[in-house]
Amino acid sequence: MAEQMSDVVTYEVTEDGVAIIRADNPPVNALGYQNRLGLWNAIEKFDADATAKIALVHCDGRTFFAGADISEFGGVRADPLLPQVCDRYEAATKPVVASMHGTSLGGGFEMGLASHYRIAQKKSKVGLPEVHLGIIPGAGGTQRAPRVMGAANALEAITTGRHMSAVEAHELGAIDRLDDSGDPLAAGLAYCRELLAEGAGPRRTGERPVPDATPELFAEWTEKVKKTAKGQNSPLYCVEAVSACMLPIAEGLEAERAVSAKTHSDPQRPALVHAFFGERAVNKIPEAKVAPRKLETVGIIGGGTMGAGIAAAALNAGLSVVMVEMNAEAVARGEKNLRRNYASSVAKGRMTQAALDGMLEAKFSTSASYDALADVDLVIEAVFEKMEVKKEVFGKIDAIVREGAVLASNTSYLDVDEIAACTKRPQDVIGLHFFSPAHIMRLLEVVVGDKTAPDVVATGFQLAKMMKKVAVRAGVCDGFIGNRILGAYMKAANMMVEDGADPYEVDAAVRSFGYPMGPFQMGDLAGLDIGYFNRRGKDATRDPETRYSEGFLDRMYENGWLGQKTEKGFYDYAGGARSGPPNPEIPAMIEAERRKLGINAKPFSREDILRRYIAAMTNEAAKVVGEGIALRPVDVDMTSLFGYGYPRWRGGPMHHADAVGLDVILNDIREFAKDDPKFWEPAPLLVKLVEEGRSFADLNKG
Ligand code: T1G
Repeated sequence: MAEQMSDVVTYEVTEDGVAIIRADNPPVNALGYQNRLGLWNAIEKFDADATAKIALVHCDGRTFFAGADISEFGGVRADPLLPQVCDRYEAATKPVVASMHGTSLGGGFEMGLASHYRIAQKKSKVGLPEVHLGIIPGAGGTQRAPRVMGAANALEAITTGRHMSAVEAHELGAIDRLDDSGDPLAAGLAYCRELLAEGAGPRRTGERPVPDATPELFAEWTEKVKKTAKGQNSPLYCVEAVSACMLPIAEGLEAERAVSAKTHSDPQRPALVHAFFGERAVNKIPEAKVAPRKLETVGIIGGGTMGAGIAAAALNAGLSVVMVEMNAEAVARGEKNLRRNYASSVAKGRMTQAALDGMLEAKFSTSASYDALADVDLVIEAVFEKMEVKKEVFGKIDAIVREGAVLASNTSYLDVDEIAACTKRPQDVIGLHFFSPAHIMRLLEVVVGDKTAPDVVATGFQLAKMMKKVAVRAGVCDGFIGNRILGAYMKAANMMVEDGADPYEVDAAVRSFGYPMGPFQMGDLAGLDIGYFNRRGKDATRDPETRYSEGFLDRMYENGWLGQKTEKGFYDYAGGARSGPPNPEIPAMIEAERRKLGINAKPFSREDILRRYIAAMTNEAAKVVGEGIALRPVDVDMTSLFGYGYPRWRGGPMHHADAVGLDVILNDIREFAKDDPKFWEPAPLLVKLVEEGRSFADLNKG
């Protein structure tokens, strides 16, 4: 009879002396308090139980422990803590076996490493992903992983946090036995019986040496990680902790705990935990329980960079794709663009040419006629970003595509309601804003119009799931969530430059914040003609009272300095380089523009620049949430993280604003508003939150 060790752990001894320590804590057997308590009680009982000769740690459900319970982070955790539990398992006086399946991650894999023998299901994964949460494997993982797989391999696994196949972990020596039966309990029991028959005793990982742990190895990794961490502290904490494996295990564990304590007071940890839960929270939408429509075939209109990227994303998701272009020549170009998206995968050996050809043969077709779209489940239009063009396309597809199909526009700014209105079925129309390159970038803004049906929204989210993308629900406005906020901080950057800031200093300041590139580098990459045409398109409707601060950008367009594609923009890209020194003609050009406008340049420090950049971002984001364009602040955060290069370790603009203090940011906005009250008009939501002493995080709670 199984005995309850806690709410979620039981203990039972078989007739031949195997003590089964069994956890059942759905959905992922996270090591929350009830799991830790039960595991502790069970190992104490096992050690004292004369009828038990060997213990088997097993989890019911879809996975072995997927790690510590992340939702407990930041609160006070009750004893026994996970490090104590792991140490206690290693210290057991009789052998302990872990039978792993599903995803044995973080503290779960550490439980495995603290056990004396490890068997894993062949298709399962293991890993130490703590680095992504701003912490280190702090339950002995930094000391025990090097002892089973070597210090260099452990450093790689721990600093990248990647999920490793059980097969690879077995090859590295971290797993003793693989099993393919799909029955981790039976396989674990059989292994225990074999070990008993052999007379195996406890085999403690902590007692093993680490031959390749040298000061040189750690010095080398410290340098390496400094270059790749991009401002994130946890990879460096990881190297520091693993380096303690040069010490005897007890001292090593003590050193690990000291580093772990540092990670717990680092603000990057709550930011990264916010990102972890945020990635999942964005799926909690009003339509979450609505069944999506059938989704097997996708028609894509347009074979340019965007259309070809979307086609690749759809094919990778297992969907059948038909690409429609204007004529045979454009069709051929579209197919070429699509194949180009796979070139590096083929070159790097991730996919064979034959596999690519086979997939395209089976799942991809092209046509120069809209008739080919008649039976698809979803049409995604990816043509030129101009309302007239989009309307014409939607008129055509409305006449051809079957009833019940979803009609989507990949627009980045345009009014989805206006597009929907030119069809007879506005309920089927939705915006699906992909980010370039669409087969790589994770974000998908699902833009919901006034009349969009709930199951159409659900289908958009289903598509994102199939494509392994992060979908964010957005309402209709100019630029939706992401581009609207981008527009505001770009405007702030442009105004600063007109007023005296050096554009290269603006880029450097933004990079120092953690972005991979600054706004002017970004402009060069995207092409400065895009912004130019966007501005011209809005000339007629621009509010004359708002400041126009893009004159210097217009001059650049007139000079033919469009960025990387013309080998000259803010920077010089002679010879087609992807980066280069500043364009030496820029400062004089900007100065001439200032003179023309009668502006006396004033200095901007890096701090001044960032204060304005962040204030503009926060203020616009608060408007976007206040107006209901984004459902919650967390939706803005995930949009920024997955589509705009916002540093994940800062959690997102709203999380960061909370950390800085909303009152501090509002004060900045009010100070800047003295010069330009129109642009710096405080968001009503921000004012309200400050008055009520509340935060953006409070709004995420629902
Ligand atoms: N803690 C709490 N909740 C968790 C959780 C965890 N570790 N893992 C998942 N969930 C929730 C998740 O929020 C979601 O909830 C539901 O479970 C299903 O997850 C000392 C301290 C295991 C690969 O980093 O990578 O150990 O949204 O939708 O796609 O060193 O979840 O349904 O309400 O993601 O099948 C290290 C994190 C912890 C693993 C499953 N462990 N989890 O993916 O389902 S730190 C991790 C995952 C640690 C020690 C330290 C994935 C998964 P809801 P899901 P999935």
